[in-house]
Parts: sequence; structure tokens; C-alpha cells
Amino acid sequence: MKMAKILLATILLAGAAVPIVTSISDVHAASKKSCVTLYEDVHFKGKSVTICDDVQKLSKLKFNDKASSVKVSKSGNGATLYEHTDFRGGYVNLKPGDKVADFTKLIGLNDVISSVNIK
Ligand SMILES: [Ca+2]
Repeated sequence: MKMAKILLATILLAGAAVPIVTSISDVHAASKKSCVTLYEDVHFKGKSVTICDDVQKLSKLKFNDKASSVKVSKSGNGATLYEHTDFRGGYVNLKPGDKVADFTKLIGLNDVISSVNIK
């Protein structure tokens, strides 16, 4: 009798776990990642490129070592800009909604960004 109760409880827990997992994955699928727009010049001017997924080599977008300002969308969890390709070297973490108007004021960041990790 005790075994039956434990078994029943296990089944109930397993049954309850299914909809919970489903709802978490649904939320994850619905939540957008961040997008970043890189600008060639300071104050969001010049050529720009908007990135909504990881880019290991900005040279593919003809944007290697060019970015001088950036805007991050309010969706998602931000992004990290890296000095070198494949997410290496110096980096800067950006939060959703961040705007950096002038990379020349951040030591070592202007015209060096070569990869972007979207979160
Ligand atoms: Ca530039």
C-alpha cells in the first residue's frame, strides 16, 4: 500500500513536470535575443550593420576593425564585443538598450571590434 502511494506520487510529479518544462521552452522560444547595430563612425553615423546572432568574423560583413559606436536593442540579454575574431582579446559587455556613442573614449576599443557574441 505504501509502495502504491509512492508510485502514485511519482507519477503525479512526472505528470506535473511535463507542462512546466514545456512552458519554459515556450518562453525561451518567444523571448528574442538582443540585436546590436554597429556604426562605422562615432555618434551612430556612417555605415552601419545590425547583428542579431553571433558573428565570429566581422570581416564577413565588411565591418572588421571599423565600429566606433553601437546601439543594443532592448530585447534579449545584451551582447559582448570583442577585439579579435572568434570572441578573443579585449572585450566590452553591453546590456539591453545600451548605447555607446563614442568608442574613442573607451581605451583600446575604437576601430578594433572583430567579433560579436549575442546573448
Ligand atoms: Ca570607425
